[in-house]
Amino acid sequence: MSVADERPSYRGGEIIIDYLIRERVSHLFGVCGHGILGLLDAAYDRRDEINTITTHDERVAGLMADAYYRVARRPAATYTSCGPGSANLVMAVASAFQDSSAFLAITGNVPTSQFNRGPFQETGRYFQGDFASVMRPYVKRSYQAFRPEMLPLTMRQAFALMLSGRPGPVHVDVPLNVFAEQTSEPPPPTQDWVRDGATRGAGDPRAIAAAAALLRGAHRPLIVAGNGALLARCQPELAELSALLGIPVATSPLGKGSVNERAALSLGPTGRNGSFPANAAAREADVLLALGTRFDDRATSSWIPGMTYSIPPTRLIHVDIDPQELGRNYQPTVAVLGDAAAVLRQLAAELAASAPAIRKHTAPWAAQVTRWKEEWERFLTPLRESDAAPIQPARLVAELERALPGNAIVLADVGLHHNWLLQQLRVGGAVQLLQAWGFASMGFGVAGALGAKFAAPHRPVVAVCGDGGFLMHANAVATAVQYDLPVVWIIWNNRGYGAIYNQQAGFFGADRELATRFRNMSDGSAYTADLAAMARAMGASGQSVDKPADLASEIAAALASGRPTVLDVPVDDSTPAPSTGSWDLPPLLAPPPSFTGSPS
Ligand SMILES: Cc1ncc(C[n+]2csc(CCOP(=O)(O)OP(=O)(O)O)c2C)c(N)n1
Ligand SMILES: [Mg+2]
Repeated sequence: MSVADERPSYRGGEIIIDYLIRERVSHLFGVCGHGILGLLDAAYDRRDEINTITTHDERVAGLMADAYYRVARRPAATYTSCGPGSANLVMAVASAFQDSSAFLAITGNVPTSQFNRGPFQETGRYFQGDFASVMRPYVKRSYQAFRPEMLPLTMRQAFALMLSGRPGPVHVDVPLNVFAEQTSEPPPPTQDWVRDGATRGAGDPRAIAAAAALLRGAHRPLIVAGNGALLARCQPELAELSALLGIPVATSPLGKGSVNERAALSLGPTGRNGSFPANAAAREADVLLALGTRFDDRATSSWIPGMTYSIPPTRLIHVDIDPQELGRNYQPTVAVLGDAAAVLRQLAAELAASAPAIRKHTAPWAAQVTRWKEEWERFLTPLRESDAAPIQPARLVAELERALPGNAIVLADVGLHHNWLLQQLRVGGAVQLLQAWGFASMGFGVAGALGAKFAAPHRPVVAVCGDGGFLMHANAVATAVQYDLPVVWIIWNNRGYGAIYNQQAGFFGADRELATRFRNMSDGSAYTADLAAMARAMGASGQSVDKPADLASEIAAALASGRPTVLDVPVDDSTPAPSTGSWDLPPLLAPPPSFTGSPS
């Protein structure tokens, strides 16, 4: 007998499941199929250590995994079968990728012995078992393990890459036979060095000194914090530097929540549906300290000079952990490659001695920014207090804010309702807002709510969803019932794909509506499914809330009920969302902001 024969041997599926458990992955989300049965069988043996959750749609599983990471800050894994099952997952993988959220997507494939024969569900007309090509644009990397002895290396590389630097989803494709075949290759070691922060370094000292010099000389400095700030968990450092130097803080739309929006110098998000003070301060700033933001079109009013930003003449200090993002859209005066929290600590140390002088000469700017904030609040207050029925969008947001417990997780789905939440929901303290920004996948809120609840079972979870996105992913309610997940969905029911209807009307004319409103085609009347009844049919609670004054108490009651609950809320669809920036889609020209404040 050879030495190799005496070593313990493991099935491919066992190696994967054992490794996930050792990396502290607590959940597998997915849908079965013959191609993934070998993995499920290995998960069966370890079912006390890792929870295998079955959903009714692979997109739902993927969006759950995305939201799970944003809350737990540990990745989950998904399991899907070859062909349509994994093809269905792609949208969720892409969504996580664009927002730097992480999960491990494990896809089954056809047996290697059937490669190139065009077997059942093979993506193989141009290359054998080629699902990796489908995933490639949407993952940090796609791995394929053709033999079980490839799995230990694959798994540890996949895990390290997924979590290093800027996080993102990673794909591991495994042919059916590889789950079942054995290898005596030793199991892989866990990647603790990544968790310990080895890939989240501080900035180069020369760049930090140059950034500090710019800030020292600034009269109208502004910090803009992006998703990179959320990922770096630098809320304390951010608040500290802002207070130390008297610098106001805006966020990118996806960075919302990186600073308490109730703090005095906090301005809210930039962009078309951002706040007025954020856009006004961003375009007037002389030095901008940008933390982990990529200046995408929707965050910057499509880069139109002077609309959200004026870079140049504004001088930009661009901090990012991903070198690809530095200088992508605006030329930085100083670029700093590094983790936002570490860089903020470096800047605070460098600038501590000059802080009183900086605060003094930025005081007039801080006063101006405060006047912009007050003007914006004066504009919003009557909207928030409207008693009109059906409920006005701003009133819905205000009632939600009133009902939210301090540690709630709020998810926005994608559409008009997202724009209103982004602009008007004040996220502060421990309240967390999750949103799909870069890919803007409808269903993120509907399904993500389940992932958030798995990640934080003791925190209240509320998703605000459009009627369109909800109907598209309503099967998530059944999964919540099955697993006893008491999440609350508020359906912002405007009987149509509101966000797109508005664009259609704005760009092409209100009399040219086609395929953006829900109608009974027989008489043209508005259509909605009875979404509350649908929820009840799946075993959840469901009810319609028509009166604005009832909304906060109904949300609170739903949260207290401990049951998955759908609140269907008819919302006025004729009030346009105020815009304080713009978004153009060439050759269609950007509409001007509807709120510009009074001349200063
Ligand atoms: C999966 C997916 N399909 C299509 C779109 C394009 N899209 C963006 S918003 C929107 C309308 C959403 O309608 P609804 O969920 O009712 O929200 P509303 O805008 O009415 O608030 C559509 C179709 C998308 N972002 N995601
Ligand atoms: Mg709608």
